[in-house]
Amino acid sequence: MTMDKATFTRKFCDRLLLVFGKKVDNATPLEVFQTVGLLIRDILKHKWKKTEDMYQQSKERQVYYFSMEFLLGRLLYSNLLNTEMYDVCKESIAEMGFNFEEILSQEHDPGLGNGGLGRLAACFLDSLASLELPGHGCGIRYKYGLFQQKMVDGYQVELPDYWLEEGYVWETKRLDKTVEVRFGGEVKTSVENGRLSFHHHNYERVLAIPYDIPIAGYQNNTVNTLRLWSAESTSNDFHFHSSDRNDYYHYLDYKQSVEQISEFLYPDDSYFEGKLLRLKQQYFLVSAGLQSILRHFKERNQQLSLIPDRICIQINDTHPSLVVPELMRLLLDEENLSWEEAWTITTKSVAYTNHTTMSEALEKWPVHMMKSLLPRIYMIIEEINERFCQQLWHDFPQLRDQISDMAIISFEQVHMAHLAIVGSSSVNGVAKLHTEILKKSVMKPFYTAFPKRFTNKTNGISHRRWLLSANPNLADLISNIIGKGWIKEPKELIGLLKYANDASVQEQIAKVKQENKTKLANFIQEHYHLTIDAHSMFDVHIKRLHGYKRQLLNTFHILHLYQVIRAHPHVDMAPRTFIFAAKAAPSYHFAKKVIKLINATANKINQDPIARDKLKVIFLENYNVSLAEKIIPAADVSEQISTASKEASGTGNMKLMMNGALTLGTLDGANVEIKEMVGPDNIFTFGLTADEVLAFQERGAYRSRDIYNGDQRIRTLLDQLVHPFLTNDDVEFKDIYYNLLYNNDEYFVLKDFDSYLEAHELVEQAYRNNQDWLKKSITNIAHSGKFSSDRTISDYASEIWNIHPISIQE
Ligand code: 26V
Repeated sequence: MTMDKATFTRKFCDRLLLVFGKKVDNATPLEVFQTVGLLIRDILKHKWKKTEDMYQQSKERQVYYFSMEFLLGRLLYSNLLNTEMYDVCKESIAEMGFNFEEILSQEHDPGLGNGGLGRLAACFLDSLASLELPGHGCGIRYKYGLFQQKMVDGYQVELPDYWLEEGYVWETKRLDKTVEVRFGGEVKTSVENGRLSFHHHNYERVLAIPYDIPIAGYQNNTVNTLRLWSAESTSNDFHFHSSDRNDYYHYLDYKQSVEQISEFLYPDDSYFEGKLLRLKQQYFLVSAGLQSILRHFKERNQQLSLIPDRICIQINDTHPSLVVPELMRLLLDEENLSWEEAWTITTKSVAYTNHTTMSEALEKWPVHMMKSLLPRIYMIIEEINERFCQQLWHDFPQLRDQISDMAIISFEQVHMAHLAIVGSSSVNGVAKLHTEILKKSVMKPFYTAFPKRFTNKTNGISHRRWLLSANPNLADLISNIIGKGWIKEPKELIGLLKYANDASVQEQIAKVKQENKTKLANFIQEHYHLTIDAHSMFDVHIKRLHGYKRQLLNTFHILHLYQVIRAHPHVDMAPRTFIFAAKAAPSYHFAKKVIKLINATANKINQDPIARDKLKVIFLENYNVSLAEKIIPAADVSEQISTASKEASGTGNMKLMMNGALTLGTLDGANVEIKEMVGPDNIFTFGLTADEVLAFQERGAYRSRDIYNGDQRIRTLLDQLVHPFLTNDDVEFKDIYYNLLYNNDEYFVLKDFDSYLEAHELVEQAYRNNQDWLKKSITNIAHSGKFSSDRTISDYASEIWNIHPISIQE
């Protein structure tokens, strides 16, 4: 159903009047945005209903992607493209006298995720719908998303992100789909008809209310659903008319404790802390999601044994791994199946993706916490553990001495990764190297026992969001050169390869890149009052701030260049602009110090006339999807410099490559596969390999102090940290100094420094050869099709989920 411009404009004016009581001449940009959103939502609604009906009738399997995070980004632009309303809307808006970009920017970017894991979930939803696959998201509607980051005197300050302030135009509250989730209480057992049964008493009742968001496919009729759950209280258990005056206060206490559950997103993506509220969130998501899926299933099917034929539950990291005992509970206690029947259904239906090997991020819940918050769930986990350990003992004699390492419960902790592996039929890593590390080290005994369960699914990104929408001029240029086929078949980007040496194509690519760089430079000028040279090389390091991502290594390189310029003011150097953006977890002291260091470095260098024509450094605040969309199209160099073995995959690396940036990276995560695709001439790699890092760690053979002692450049840099050089005091950065020298530099920053500098020199040389650089850039774009999430999702669909497209007829 497309619409012409006159109809759109008429509908727009009617709606504006109806909803806001306004005429076009006095509507605010926000009102215009919301009115357009409502009109597009109307268009989606019809397709949404059709899709639901078709799925309901179909016997095909459907996948439910359970994730604590969905980092969607703004939806208006992509919904306009998907519904083919972009041109009509843009022209109509302009004719009515509004600035289209300003209208788009009114949409609050929902920050319901920390970083890669949440954004991956959003790219997957996009690809599922665009490939006409029956797949839905299941998550939490946090009232507050990831904090907003402000810089005050170079320090990160966190502000709450109340993203729902103006309402969210894309969501629909579905009160009729409310379910109840139970916490705490006691479980009593009794024997009924010769069968042990379990009764849960004195629990706290929490209502889970779903809010559905339509996920539209690209120019097709599929509209899938992202269902986000919100926790609400019920007054049913309180008797306000009773003589006990405290009842009212008890009610208020209860209400507050319930509403806390979906209040905020935990702002950490790398360090596990056993916080009760987080466990509550996880069970809330899992229980609400599963109950709703089962209810829906039972509307069409009588036979529960058909569940695995119709339903697949993918869990995004271990955060939703309570699906295993919760599905067991529903099948055992509510549906009266036997343990064996329930276990077969559960394990056949659940699949688990691992996103990190870092031990400090692995979830281990204290037994006492699990037992008191989720008494029945804990009993089921105990039983799963018991049976699993028995199975190991009987079926895998070679693993007998490792049973305590593999147990789900050990040392008074519940190991969620073990629960997830044992309770599912598929375990996957997110890049080849990552999966190999899982198999060879982190999950080795599990791999020995269940080798077929393990597979790799290298991550991908939505090329529609990260190229078509974020970089429309490059997208148009590509379509002019190779046709539009790549939008539906991203592999067709490879057609660009034969133009890598074509001078005219190179020139056009360069022109688009330059326009994007100028646009970003203008943004920086406007918001930061910093003038950067739009013709300098844009070197971009954007991702969460973490020790292993090594923003510190990048900063050391910049400080080293500055050192060189100070020593040789006329040194011949390609002018460079270093761009950072990153949020640090609020309690991650070291990461926050690195932010301060970057800002102090920027301050020093940007103000020094000696470096004026050669170096600029800028830290852009509040990194989120919308900011990434501004930076990525303008990047020349993509910094992917994690300590090898630590970055499971990375997805920013793919976004930047797809936009023509060249990767400067370690052989870590998906960088390895990027190198395989583009070849060694079109990427700059350096540093220790994953095997070397793991060997150093195992043998304890690295001594950072030796490097400090042996390398004058490093001594100068580190000593500057503890002298009044970047700031007026000498203690500001002492923690970084101590971390490197006294804590032995956990992430091998000093070890890789020399090799990193060499790689940078090669980057500079290559950049100076403009034609060669453009050839490399085009080669990167051409090979980026492999990293589209369409490819990833097709792999999941055929190798894990066994789902097939369902074409929705108009
Ligand atoms: C962990 C935690 C731990 C405690 C509290 C909250 C919280 C929230 C999220 C996480 C997830 C950490 C794992 C993660 O984000 N991994 C990233 O996943 C990306 C997608 O697969 C991948 O590209 C990145 O390399 C990987 O670091």
